[in-house]
Order: sequence, then C-alpha cells, then structure tokens
Amino acid sequence: MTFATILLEKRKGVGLITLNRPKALNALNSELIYEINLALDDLENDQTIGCIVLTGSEKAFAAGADIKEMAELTFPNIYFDDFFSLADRIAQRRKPLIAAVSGYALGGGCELALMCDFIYCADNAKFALPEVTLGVIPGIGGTQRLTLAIGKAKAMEMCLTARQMQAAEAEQSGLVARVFSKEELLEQTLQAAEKIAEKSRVSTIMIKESINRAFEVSLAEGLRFERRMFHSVFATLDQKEGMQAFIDKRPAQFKHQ
Ligand code: DAK
Repeated sequence: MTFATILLEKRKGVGLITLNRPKALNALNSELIYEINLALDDLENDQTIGCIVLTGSEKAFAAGADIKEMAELTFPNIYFDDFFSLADRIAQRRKPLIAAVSGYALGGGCELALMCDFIYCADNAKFALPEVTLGVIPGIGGTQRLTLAIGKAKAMEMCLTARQMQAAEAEQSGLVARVFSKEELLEQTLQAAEKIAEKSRVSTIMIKESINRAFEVSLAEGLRFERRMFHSVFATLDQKEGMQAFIDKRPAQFKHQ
C-alpha cells in the first residue's frame, strides 16, 4: 500500500504510521486524515499487528489542521465535510494506539495526539491549541480531551491564551506518559509498542475499553464493566496460557483466543 501523505511500516507486531508532509510541517489536510484511516483500517484487520504507533518528523508531529485548506471554507462546506467523522474514527480504533510526538503538536496536531491512547514525547515537544489566534476554536476534541487529561485550569489557560506547553510540563501535567530525548523517542516508543503487541490481544483491547469507560460512566458503572470484562477473560485460552506459563516458569505464548 502506498500513500501520498503518510508512510506505513510493520515490524514485530507493530504498525508504524509516519505523517509525511514535511514542507507543511505535517499540517493535517483531508487527504492525510483519509490516509491515516486507510492505514488504520489495514492495521486493525491485520492479525499480526497488536499495537500501532503514530509519529511525525523531528520538527513537527503536526502543526495543526491545514490552514491553507481551511481558510476559504464556508459553513455548509465544513458542516457537510466528513473530516469530523474521519477524525472520530481515529479515536474509535480498538487496538492500542501510541503517539510519539517530537517538535510541534499544535491545534489539530495536538488533538490527533490526544486521540491516541497515550503520548510519549521528545524533549523538544511543544503542545498548544492556538485556534483562538485564528478566530476559531478547537474542533476535533481539544476542549474535551485536553481538559480530561490536564484539568480545567491548564486547559482553559492553554485554549484561551494559545501558549505552548513544553515537554517537562506536559509530563508533570499528565498530558504525556513519558519524555525521551529526540534521538531516543521512536525507538523507546516502538519498544513499548512491541511489548504491548506480545500480550494477549484480548487483554490489551479489554484494558483499553475499560480505561476509556472511566471517562464515560459513573464509578459504579465502570467497576461493573471492569468486573464483567474480568469474568470474561476466564473464557479465553490466553488466560489459561498466561497462568500456566507463570507456573511453568516460561514466557507465555498468546494466541489471542
Ligand atoms: N497549515 C498549513 N501550512 C502550515 C501550517 C498549517 N497549520 N503550519 C505550518 N505550515 C507551513 C507554513 O505555511 C510553511 O509553508 P511555506 O510558507 O514554506 O509554503 C511551512 O509549513 C513551514 O512553516 P513556517 O515557515 O511557519 O515554519 P516556522 O519554523 O517558522 O514556524 C510554526 C513553525 C509551527 C510555529 C508555524 O508554522 C505556525 O505557527 N504554524 C501554524 C500553527 C497553527 O496555528 N496551527 C493551526 C491551528 S488551527 C477541523 C478540525 C480541526 C481543526 C480544523 C478543522 N474540522 C473538523 C474541519 C483544527 C484547527 C487547527 O489546528
């Protein structure tokens, strides 16, 4: 499969999508969002893939939605456009998705990273939601997911002032899981992704579903959901294999069954 705006590679159970519009600092145009979804469709359907990494270049994960594409849009254009549903589909994927962010993650670029299950970033990463400077507001989840990630005070401040948050503060605030040097970022992310891909896919997808439930339902409902998920893993071969492997003092060989 070849693409115009992204690169797709597969290795050791991991699918790696690299945003590839270097001249526009990976600004998200419709074609790029469409192609990310095509690549994700392929990776979701590929039984050998257990985890997906989304990354950009050293200078920019993505510098936002493509302002040149957006500038002349009218209300009906944007209302009927499928950019939103394509963006929603990225967040609804079932396999774990990690963002490896180096450089700028601005506007839609920051929102794209927030759609992933967790973010690793390089020490040169800069996160911002600068839509207010363009006379618009975040449109693909920024006001919601950023607030859930870092809380009201910092989300309000970032969205209203457009200031850039650097890597160290992003880690302290809970926006990113870990910070690496820019030289190490991709290798460390791929190593984490490979570890996830080795696990039972039933478990990893259930964990993702259960954690995401915490943002949607009450604690009592979330606990009930988790408990039912826990009960159901005892119907899998992977639970038998995982526990037998511990008893036998050998690595588990999961079949995702
Ligand atoms: N869109 C289009 N082109 C961009 C771009 C962007 N967001 N960001 C950078 N570029 C292009 C520049 O125009 C320039 O192209 P040429 O002039 O060489 O042709 C090239 O990338 C290099 O950029 P600079 O020359 O500006 O590079 P610098 O290192 O000097 O500055 C920068 C880097 C990232 C600080 C600067 O480029 C910048 O401020 N970029 C814009 C950041 C920004 O405001 N991002 C957009 C936020 S608004 C929607 C959903 C979501 C959204 C919209 C719609 N729908 C559901 C429809 C989201 C909106 C946003 O993201």
